[in-house]
Amino acid sequence: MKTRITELLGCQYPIIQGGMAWVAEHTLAAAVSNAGGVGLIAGGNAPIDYLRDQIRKCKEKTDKPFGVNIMLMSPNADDLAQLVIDEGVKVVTTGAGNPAKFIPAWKEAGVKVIPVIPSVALARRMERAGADAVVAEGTESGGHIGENTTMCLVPQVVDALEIPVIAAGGIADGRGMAASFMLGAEGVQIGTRFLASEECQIHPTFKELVIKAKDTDNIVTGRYTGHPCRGIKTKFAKQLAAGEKDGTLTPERFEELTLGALRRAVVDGNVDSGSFLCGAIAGMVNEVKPCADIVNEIMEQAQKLLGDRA
Ligand code: TUI
Repeated sequence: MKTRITELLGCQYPIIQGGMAWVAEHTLAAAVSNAGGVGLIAGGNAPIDYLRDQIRKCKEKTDKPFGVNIMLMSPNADDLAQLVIDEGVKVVTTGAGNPAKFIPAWKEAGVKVIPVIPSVALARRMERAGADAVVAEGTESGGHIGENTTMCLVPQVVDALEIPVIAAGGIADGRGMAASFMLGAEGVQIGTRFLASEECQIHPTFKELVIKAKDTDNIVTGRYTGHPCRGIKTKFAKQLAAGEKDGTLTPERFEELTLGALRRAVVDGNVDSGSFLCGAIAGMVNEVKPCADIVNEIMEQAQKLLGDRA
């Protein structure tokens, strides 16, 4: 399948893996890139040495293009932004903030820049700042989210911009991909489906929670902190939501309880105090498979549905 995204990124299929903090390390990224998509390593809050090591290991596992996600709320964002240039990474996506100040240096170095945005206003700013494409991420996504849905956000961003748009949020199969293309997207970013991949290194408990999740088993917490996050509706997440609602949990205490909670989920599989961030589509993800199978099945189904449009 050829779109402006496959041409921009030099990949076979316009499928980008989500840059999930703590989750998206080199094994997953290389597997998605080797499957014909574009894998991403998440910078998250990681120190520079960790990310450098991950980039180098990914290069050993794939000769296909892969990228790095820079989480802009990270205290290390400036160093990580320079690291991707120094390591010759080809693609950068950004999340949780406005990357405008980094874009000139990335462009100068030939890095393809794809900010993840939750609104038309930010999408417009990113196009003016020189972004090559944007990921329009609906509130169905896992992790830190905006308010608008994929169905409403994607066509509005497509109408507002000249650069290509990648849809994200609630996409886990070929139907979601085909629907995104009908809205005008030229690529999809997929996170949750890859949580349940063989190459994904998260704790088995996390995979089990994704596989077992029903449509109603996800919840958004932390709206009152300014950083709403979607994840699996565990007992811990329900306690946070209840405390937020009835006022017994101050925003400060909420921040304390959730500090390090993503690590506790991904690394320790701790259901009592971990935050199992994932998208609302988890209810449809029922089986662990190799990334290559996931990508091939999505592409086959999407191409069948899109017919001549693919
Ligand atoms: O970034 C994400 N998803 C994430 S980041 C993350 S780590 C984290 N954990 C707790 C709190 C905050 C971060 C887990 N999941 N997706 C992309 C995304 N970007 N969603 C929303 C945004 C966003 C929000 C505000 C992008 C730009 C923005 O701009 C504000 C501004 O500066 O104008």
